[in-house]
Amino acid sequence: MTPYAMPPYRIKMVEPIRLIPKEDRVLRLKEAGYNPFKLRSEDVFIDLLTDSGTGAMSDAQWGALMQGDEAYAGSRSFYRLEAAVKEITGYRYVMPVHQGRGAEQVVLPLLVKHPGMIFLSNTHFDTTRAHVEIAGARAVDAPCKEAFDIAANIPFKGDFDLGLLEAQIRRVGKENVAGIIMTVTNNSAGGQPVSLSNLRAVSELAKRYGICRIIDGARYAENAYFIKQREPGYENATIRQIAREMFELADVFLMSSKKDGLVNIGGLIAIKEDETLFRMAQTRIVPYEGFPTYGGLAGRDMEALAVGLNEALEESYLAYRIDEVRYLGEKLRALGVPIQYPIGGHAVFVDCGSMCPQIPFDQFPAQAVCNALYLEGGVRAVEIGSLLLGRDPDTNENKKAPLELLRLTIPRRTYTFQHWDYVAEAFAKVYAMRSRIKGLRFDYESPVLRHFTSTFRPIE
Ligand code: P61
Repeated sequence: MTPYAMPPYRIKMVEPIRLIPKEDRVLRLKEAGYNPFKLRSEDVFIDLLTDSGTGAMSDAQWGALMQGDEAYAGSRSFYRLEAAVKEITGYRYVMPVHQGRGAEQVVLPLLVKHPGMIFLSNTHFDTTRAHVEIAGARAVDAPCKEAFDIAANIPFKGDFDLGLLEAQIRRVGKENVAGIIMTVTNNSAGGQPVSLSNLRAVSELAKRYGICRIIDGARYAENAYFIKQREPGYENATIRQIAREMFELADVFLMSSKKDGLVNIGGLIAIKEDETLFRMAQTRIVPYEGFPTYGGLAGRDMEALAVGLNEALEESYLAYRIDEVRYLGEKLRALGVPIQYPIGGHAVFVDCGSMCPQIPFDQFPAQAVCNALYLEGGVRAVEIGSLLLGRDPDTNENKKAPLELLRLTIPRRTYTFQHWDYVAEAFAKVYAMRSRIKGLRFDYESPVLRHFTSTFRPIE
């Protein structure tokens, strides 16, 4: 028997992909300014840029699309989605938004009451950090000590450092903490899960200080699956029960539904019981996202999301999903490639800082390895390191990320194990030439979320 779970589905529809010749890849990458975000997807063979909106929908979701009610106000599809979210979270108020950052732009500024406030998180993802800063606050991370030690083999590397969290609250004073954001799973630390016991401790601490508790739950179902696998006492709980327990520990749920909603576009705001916050969010949603019963989505998008949210909680789906990521990770590990370990929920993260010590952090080693991987095999990965982290908003200096990670992100229900064999072979070739990979410098540096649109030149 294979040590990996079987896919609990078969393929009904396919989308052709092709590998363009090596000399074309050299040209396309140069035209893209050595930034894989600027490649055309038809020039990419296996696209591991992100798991966001890139998964395959099920036949049930495609069927649901046809039932979309496109009414501007009071859409039937909204009420279906609302019922699904209420059932999963137990929260009273639900608002759709166009994607995760839509939820962030609506809710986060409402929590910033005066200048000088901070948000605390196990790790803010980059769009979250950007919206915190746009709202005039600062984002402070309090991840556990092992989060960025790739060799530390502990089950919940996404946890908060509780001592550090409380120290930060005391340092600035509780009246200056706008909220505590629990990112599950912790994307920037390698898709690492957060334990229920840690979430509970964070929640109690926040309650004690009267601070708003927010779940950034783009991958909450994957987090719940890890809890079932790894946290004593939850072996026999269902994924739904675990998810419900997670939601009980927060006041607000923000979600990019392009991940564990199994849809190509969509996001959610859910509020447990704070009617005032709900009213204020509703007021902001109208100018930024749309009328509150569609929030930037089509009726059909809401139908697909209502179905996808439930499919993502199925244990057989999650078992295969997590094993697929593990399969690729174990292959790279067997080659000696330094990866974040244990392997996370949505991606394999390679430590390019230790792989290419000849490249300084501000010449972006992980971006350089991404480029080498594209040239080698037409595989598109993404940098999660100092390029993504950007500049300090106060000093304008390049910030140094704790790790220079390259992320091989696995879209849901999309590729096969043969594709992973191919990716591992391509990576092996890049790994063999790692000492010859050169750093990058900016040709153009974009002022906000710079990794998306900046262009580079390799340093000779
Ligand atoms: C990703 F290169 N993540 O991981 P939106 N919270 C969390 C996320 O992971 C997240 C959002 C909020 C992406 C997409 C992405 O620079 C990048 O629906 C934990 O993307 O607005 C998104 O959700 C925001 C990729 C985002 C990037 C920003 O690939």
